[in-house]
Amino acid sequence: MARKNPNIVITGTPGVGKTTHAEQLARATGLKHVSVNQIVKDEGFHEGKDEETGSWIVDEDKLLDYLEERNISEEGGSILDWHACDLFPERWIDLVVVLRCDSTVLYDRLTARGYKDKKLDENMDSEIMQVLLDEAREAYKEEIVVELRSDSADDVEGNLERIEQWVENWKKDHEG
Ligand code: DAT
Repeated sequence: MARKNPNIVITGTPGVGKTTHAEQLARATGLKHVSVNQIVKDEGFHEGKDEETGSWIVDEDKLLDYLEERNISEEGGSILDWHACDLFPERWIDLVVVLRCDSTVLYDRLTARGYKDKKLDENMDSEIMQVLLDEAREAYKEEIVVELRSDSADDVEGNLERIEQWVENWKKDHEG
């Protein structure tokens, strides 16, 4: 069965603005914001935190089974918000938005969040080395991966307009 609403991944290094975008996009489109980090925490799909980086050691099999049970693939209409993207099966996903941020801006956002030492360094390196963009390009077809800047509030506004338009077009193309 074909889905009536698209599934969108919003990904990028922590602090680039995934939650900001996903929440506003959900409000504007009626699609559902799925905070994967929240699910990992709430459902306990992890084996604790990495001592040095403080990030969850995620049990991806359990996470995927959970999402599969919720029938994300056929239902459609999910905005998957996570700092990784290549675990979602290609057939589930219609658009992958990779948010990017200037490194001095990101540094300020992450330090404001209390990140320091190895956790801060790793995330800064990840953004500078465009790890998530490469991951997205490797895992999905080139034409469904878009890279968008998220330095300012104006960027958020422009990005949302663009994604909302994309959602409308997708729906028109998949009517009937
Ligand atoms: P993420 O979900 O990627 O970790 P977030 O949405 O929680 O990021 O944003 C982190 C912080 O930065 C938060 O205080 C909101 C702010 N922020 C995000 N994107 C922004 C943008 N484009 N312009 C201004 N502030 C932004």
